[in-house]
Amino acid sequence: MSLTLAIIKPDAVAAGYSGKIISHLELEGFRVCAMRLARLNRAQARAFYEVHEGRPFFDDLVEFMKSGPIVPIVLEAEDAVKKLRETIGATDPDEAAEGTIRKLYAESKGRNAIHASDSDENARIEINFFFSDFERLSL
Ligand code: IDP
Ligand code: MG
Repeated sequence: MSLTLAIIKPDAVAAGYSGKIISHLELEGFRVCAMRLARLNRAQARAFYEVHEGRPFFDDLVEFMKSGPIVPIVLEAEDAVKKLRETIGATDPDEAAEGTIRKLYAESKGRNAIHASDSDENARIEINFFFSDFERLSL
């Protein structure tokens, strides 16, 4: 079993889709290991997405991610990173496969409902970003 990080983004939290998205993840076979409601300031949003600094959408992405509450969730499954990427679908909901979370709940490529880690190494870093005491929790 391995771990990954999902974040229900501000658009989906504001639209009241948090429960449906958590349910979707559990029905796909993920186990919720840690979860909280969080709110990022600008510096935190910039730090979380620093690999995208310099990209044309970076400022909009930072503004969006600090615009309202988010729900970071640590998920466990077999091959969790790959499985979650498949479950959420393509970045742009217009290109996401039928039945994926982004197809179901995302508004647009920018406001796309959910984040997922893209590698085991980034999952470890991103889990630590929101749950600095995760190892100690060891649920
Ligand atoms: P991912 O979330 O599918 O991994 P990334 O390429 O890592 O996609 O981009 C991070 C986030 O930046 C996306 O989820 C989306 O919110 C935003 N983003 C990426 N590309 C674009 C774009 O072309 N226009 C607007 N927003 C974008
Ligand atoms: Mg990414």
